[in-house]
Amino acid sequence: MFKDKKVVFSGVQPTGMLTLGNYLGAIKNFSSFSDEYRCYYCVVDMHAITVRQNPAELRRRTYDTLALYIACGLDPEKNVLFVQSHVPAHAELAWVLDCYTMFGELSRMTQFKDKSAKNADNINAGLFTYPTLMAADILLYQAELVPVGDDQKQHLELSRDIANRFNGVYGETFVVPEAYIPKTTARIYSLADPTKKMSKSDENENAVIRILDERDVIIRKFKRAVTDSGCEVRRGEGKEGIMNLMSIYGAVTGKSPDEIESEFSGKGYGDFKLAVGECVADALCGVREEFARLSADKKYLEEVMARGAEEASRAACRTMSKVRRKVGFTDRADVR
Ligand code: ATP
Ligand code: LTN
Repeated sequence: MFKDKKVVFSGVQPTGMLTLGNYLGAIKNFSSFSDEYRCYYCVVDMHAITVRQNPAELRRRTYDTLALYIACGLDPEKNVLFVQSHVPAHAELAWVLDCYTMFGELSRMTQFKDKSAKNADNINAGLFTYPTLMAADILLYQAELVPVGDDQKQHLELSRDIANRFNGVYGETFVVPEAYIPKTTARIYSLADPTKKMSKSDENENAVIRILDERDVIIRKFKRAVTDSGCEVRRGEGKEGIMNLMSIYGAVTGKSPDEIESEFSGKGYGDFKLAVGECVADALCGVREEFARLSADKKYLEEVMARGAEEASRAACRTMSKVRRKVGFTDRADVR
């Protein structure tokens, strides 16, 4: 069914309930690739443990993230949906790639710097080598295109550098991947501080819209969103809060910034915030219903996981056997 198609890969960490940022920046775009590409969408639980997790919660969130993938429109018949730790080749390739990644390169990663500042008591080696595991995710499947939010651009560039370096030493081994970053929703900002990205592990619940928030909660959070002291709905310096709401409204309604400005000219922030809240609540209503149905069906989710892991392993093994040969590992007796 998938022969000769180019490959798309992306991943989401099961570190919390997904946000509107995850949805508009990444997941909403995933299903648009399913016809043209062979798509692998992974729940990256191995990345999640770079920050301390409660085991029972991590397990539940892994199921929930898979259910959300499907609820957001990813058909398991058309996409390979799987859990990272179910395919050990990710860890295997990550080790090899660690040996082709420089200490200096990893030290420059802004996510590492941010997360080490936030988790000063647990700056572990996994947090440091996180981007190499991400490169392994992508390169294992020979992905050409990686749909992500803007915050992952630097990691994608490092993945390209690692692929090019390895190819330079051993000859063509990996496809060099490209980031696919949406134009207007590459970065959705926190509702409490519009200079910070909306992040699913934010402790301030008012700062984030969760995909599964109830309608009245969504409307209330938008009502409280931090904006400036002005009253005109338009773009401009110092209006980061309003511009964030404009990009959310634009992404959901398909309206351009000019159209939004004229729609709300003469109206105040209150009317605008209510309109944004209502359109987001409407857009997410179907996802919430579908999630409720799927998350009650653990058996189905386990079937999807099992099928995904099998499909993904097949592709991963092909790349791994190439890599093993290139770097000079000897064959195991059973595959000789
Ligand atoms: P954490 O807070 O645990 O670091 P996160 O909210 O950054 O999590 P990830 O699982 O790391 O979420 O990201 C999943 C996808 O969502 C990635 O492609 C990422 O670029 C994208 N993404 C995350 N936050 C935003 C945002 N605020 N705006 C746009 N895209 C985002
Ligand atoms: N690092 C990403 C999640 C992630 C990913 C990937 C995204 C892990 N592996 C491979 C795209 C491709 C994040 O934190 N958002």
